[in-house]
Amino acid sequence: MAETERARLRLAVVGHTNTGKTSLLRTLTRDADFGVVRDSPGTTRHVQGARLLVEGQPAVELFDTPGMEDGMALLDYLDQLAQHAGTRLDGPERIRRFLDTPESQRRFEQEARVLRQLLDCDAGLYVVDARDPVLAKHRDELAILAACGRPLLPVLNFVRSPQQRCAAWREALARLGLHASVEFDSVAPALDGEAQLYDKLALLLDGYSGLLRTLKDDIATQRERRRHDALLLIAELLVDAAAWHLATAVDEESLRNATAALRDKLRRREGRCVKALLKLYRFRTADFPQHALPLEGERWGMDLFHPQALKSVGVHVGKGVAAGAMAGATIDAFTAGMSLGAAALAGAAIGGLWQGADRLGKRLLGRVRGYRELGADDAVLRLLGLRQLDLLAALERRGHAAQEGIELPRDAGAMWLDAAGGAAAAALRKGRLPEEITLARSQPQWSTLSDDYENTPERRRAIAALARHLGDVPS
Ligand SMILES: Nc1nc2c(ncn2[C@@H]2O[C@H](COP(=O)(O)OP(=O)(O)OP(=O)(O)O)[C@@H](O)[C@H]2O)c(=O)[nH]1
Ligand SMILES: [Mg+2]
Repeated sequence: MAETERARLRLAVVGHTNTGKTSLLRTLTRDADFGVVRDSPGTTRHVQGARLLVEGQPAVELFDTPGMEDGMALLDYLDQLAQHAGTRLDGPERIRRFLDTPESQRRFEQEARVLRQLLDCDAGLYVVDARDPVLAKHRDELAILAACGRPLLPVLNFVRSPQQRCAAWREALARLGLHASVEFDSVAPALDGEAQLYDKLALLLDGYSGLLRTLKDDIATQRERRRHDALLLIAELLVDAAAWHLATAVDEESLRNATAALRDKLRRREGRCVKALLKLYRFRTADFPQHALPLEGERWGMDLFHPQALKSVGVHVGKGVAAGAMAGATIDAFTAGMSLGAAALAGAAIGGLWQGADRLGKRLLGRVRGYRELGADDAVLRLLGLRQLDLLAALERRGHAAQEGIELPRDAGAMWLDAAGGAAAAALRKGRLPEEITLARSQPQWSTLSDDYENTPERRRAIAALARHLGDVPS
């Protein structure tokens, strides 16, 4: 379909002013930059469209419209027009007649824009602030919108507010002949919120039910794909962090310097993962203010090595200065992950028989000469994994209309475990680390942070297995 062609299904998003029409569009299109959202009436002044694509083709076009402000006066005016017409007019004829009057360019300019758009669409989504009491102005505005002769689906917004009056709204809507409605909170939509909305719409628009089903399936596929890609990003972070090592002498000052370098590197690496996850879910860095990028030193809340953060994975950092300065790093028992063959090789290297500049040989020679390898300790790896899973849970539940920053729980992993659960995630918190992480510890070349990084098939396999593991949620 060419860019200029009309999408197959056109929907006007209409309703009283300040009810969240622009917000609904942001969430349905996953575009946080769509239009202007503000907590004041009369924010949107013009009609603006956005397309939903299915397989790269425009399938549905949604139009944001200005809010209706003076439905009561307009209904009076329409009644006057009808009296003067001399003949009985049906709803759409009355509306068209109104649109030809000069008043539609003056006093009722905003309302005229809404009605013109609704007449030009296949149906309307009538957005309701479910916290509002049902008033005469709402009934009048609905009577005018209904006169356009287009199916209307009421969308009850702000349903998570304790002040919501969904029951009163449903009753009032039924009295006006609107028996189907859907609850949809654009700031924190239910995971199946879009599916419910398109299902209800399909009931009203029989001719489009196939298209709406395809759209719904496409949204579900995209969601699966995003989660899969997100888990791969998290698994890669963990492999990178577990595999990376730093050679250091073992005196206190060297260890302290090496720990500082390790922390810096891991913080940056975590930052990259955060950025990639936000991008994958089409959120901005500013949506996650807890995580300042670029990192500005040790900020409470998101610093990976803060004693409070480590405490949430069961690590109690000692009081001493040295303990604080070195928490999070560990001298690796490198040989533990070594195979028999490698151990034989090591023997050769130590004996001076090994001439090659083999990576393994060099590392072992370093050990013999009093150098050790510093790596991230288990607690840091657990924290990294749990926090990224928490972030993923938050992103999956966030609407693109949300204005407040994402906040992660101090109790690392709590959000993910609550939302998705899963044995591997629970084990990350307390239990044996997944074997892919243990394996990565003995494979420094698997880390993108190391100079001799190599993206081997084994590395890719370990990342894919770890991602599967992490996403293995109970059904
Ligand atoms: N908590 C919460 N706030 C919402 C929700 N939807 C909208 N808001 C807030 O409500 C206010 C109005 O939202 P808009 O999307 O600008 O409303 P609108 O209907 O487009 O307003 P006009 O263009 O002025 O008619 C903003 O402060 C939004 O952040 C929701 O589902 N939950
Ligand atoms: Mg608006």
